[in-house]
Amino acid sequence: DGAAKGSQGLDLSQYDEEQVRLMSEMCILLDENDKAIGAESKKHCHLMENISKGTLHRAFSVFLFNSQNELLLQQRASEKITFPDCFTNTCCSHPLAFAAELEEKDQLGVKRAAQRKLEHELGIPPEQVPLDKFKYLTRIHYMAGSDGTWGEHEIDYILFIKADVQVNANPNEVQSYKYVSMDELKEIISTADEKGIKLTPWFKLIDTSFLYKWWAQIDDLDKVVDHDTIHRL
Ligand code: DMA
Ligand code: MN
Repeated sequence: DGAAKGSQGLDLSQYDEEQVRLMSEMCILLDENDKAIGAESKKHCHLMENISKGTLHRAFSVFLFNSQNELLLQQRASEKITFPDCFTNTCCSHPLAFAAELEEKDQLGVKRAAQRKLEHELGIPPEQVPLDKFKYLTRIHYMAGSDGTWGEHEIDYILFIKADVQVNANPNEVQSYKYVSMDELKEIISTADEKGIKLTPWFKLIDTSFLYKWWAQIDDLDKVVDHDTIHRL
């Protein structure tokens, strides 16, 4: 019966149909040094049962700034299976296991995935976020639970981009969005608990470790680029 089934046989019918469909995307499996070693479904990669055995996959986090140097935040849709309703950076997802998004030269694979998902989640036209405008800063390896069943265990490529864009959010992905200044973000984060605002764990980690330092250097990011280190947070 259901109780005897492992979570691999998890009943997904309680979740949003479109988000369940996306669970069959094929993510890129990694070793601890970010070497691609295979492919597994998004579902497999995000079940704590597999994460606890070491399953690790490739991801990206985009931080998009307008010409006023304000950061675009999004609030995840309630339909999201992992981290619903949480506020987070502009866009996160995974490069998928096909040739164009596996390409490692100039991190083209993750940049293509970022362009694809900025359009899918926020309706941003790809020509407004050309691949060569993405600035790859560094990689962060982290693990975080969502609700006991689901979680994240990723090597996350941090991509900054400065561009004034049109947004047309996909309500199945994003319930709200807003641009914030550095001071406004600090205020949101410091008052989140008392206001009952949920933040994603990776956004909190990046915020406390690197974000403000990088943001302060937004027009001269070469000084903060670190392509050699995989930061273990
Ligand atoms: C996963 O983001 C990637 C990171 C860096 C947490 P996500 O859950 O928003 O992915 P998707 O949009 O593909 O569901
Ligand atoms: Mn993931």
